[in-house]
Amino acid sequence: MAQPISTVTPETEYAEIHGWVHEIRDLGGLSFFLIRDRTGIIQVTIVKKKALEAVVEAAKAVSRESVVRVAGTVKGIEKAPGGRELVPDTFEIIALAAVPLPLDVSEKVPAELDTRLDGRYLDARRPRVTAVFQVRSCVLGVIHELLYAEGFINIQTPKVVAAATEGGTELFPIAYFEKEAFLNQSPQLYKQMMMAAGFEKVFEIGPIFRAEEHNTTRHLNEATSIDVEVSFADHHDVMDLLERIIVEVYSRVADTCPAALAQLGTDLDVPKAPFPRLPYAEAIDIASSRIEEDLAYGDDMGTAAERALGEEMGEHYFITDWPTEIKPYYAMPYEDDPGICKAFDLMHPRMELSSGAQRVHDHDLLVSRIESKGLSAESFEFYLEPFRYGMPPHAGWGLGAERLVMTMLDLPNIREAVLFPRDRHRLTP
Ligand code: AMO
Repeated sequence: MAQPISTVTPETEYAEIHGWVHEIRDLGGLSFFLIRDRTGIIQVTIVKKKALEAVVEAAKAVSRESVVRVAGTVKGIEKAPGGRELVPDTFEIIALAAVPLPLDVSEKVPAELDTRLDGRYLDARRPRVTAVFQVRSCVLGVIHELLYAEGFINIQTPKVVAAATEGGTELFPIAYFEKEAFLNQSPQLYKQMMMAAGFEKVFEIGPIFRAEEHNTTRHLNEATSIDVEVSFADHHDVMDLLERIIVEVYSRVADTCPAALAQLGTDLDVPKAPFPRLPYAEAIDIASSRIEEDLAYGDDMGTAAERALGEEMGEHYFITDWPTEIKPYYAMPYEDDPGICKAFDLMHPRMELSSGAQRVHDHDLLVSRIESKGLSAESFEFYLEPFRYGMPPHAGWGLGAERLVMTMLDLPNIREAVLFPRDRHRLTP
């Protein structure tokens, strides 16, 4: 049975491995191969005079990135990766790779992100890229575990919908028989409806679709959102939950993915709770004193403002108490000061990670909030009806999975955190 390469040690006597040919160095009488699987790399050394003829022939014919099966004796040798090498009595080519390769997997020849994404299957063979997706997998696994442990129900809501969730601008229309339909921007309306259904604590980790026109390093047209909704909770309760999750995810990734983090050269700094909670009015004051652009109370935070605030804060923080005017209709206005609402954003110094709020749970108030945004309450009837038959108070948030991974690993571009990103110019692979 073949064994994972990382489990072959200098003490192993005999090993059989499967993997890809990472590098070939032919010195005439002596040739070295680096063979890679997802766990590591091992050197295979062939002394032509001493090796079996079949081994020498296969080694001569093989190209980089071919899939091979190699078996032989293991010797401790200091200079080789992992302090050992394999001297083969079997060297079998399982799948010969064509030459030239579209991309250099060994990273000796750097490639542009676009070229890498075009050949993602090859790019993802790079240990550093594999490591990003190991961390992403760990992040999502930990979040599942934490939410299950807190009694959440994992739900799946439709991605083909009839109405806009967040207002009408960022929707992708789709052909759906004779009806008008869209790809869903957010599970917002559905997770709220499950509060009316009495589920009390739900989460969903799934795709959201945003027809963002601009091409930035932190926007995707298809992203993964980690959404939660909790009944009998207010904005403070769900900010506490979000903060707990962020801290726990960092610390569990640090504990469970040391090899992937080492591969990426990342030393995870686990954020410290509680995160500062900065009212919007103060955030605007700080940002406007630090940037050249005009920024006034009531403006949305632009990229420059977020960056300036991030430099000032230097750690994860919340922006709270937003003007009701600039947050979605479902955010609950303060009863004693309805010009501001119980909405919040969770910020990383580089960008926004999450938005959430305590929601409006009163039917008539919700209708008036929808209409005040210039939207038609009629098109939200399926959403509004549950508010007439016993809707508990509730709160929740949506957290961008790619932004979480990107900021955690300090990746320069959000596309690095998605296997097959969708942006304005990219629909394949
Ligand atoms: P919002 O629109 O702020 O809120 O989205 C929540 C989080 O999702 C991520 N995100 C994106 N990531 C990459 N590319 C995009 N185009 C993109 N759009 C959003 C961000 C963002 O902070 N319904 C509310 C959530 C709620 O109140 O529960 C919502 O969707 O990290």
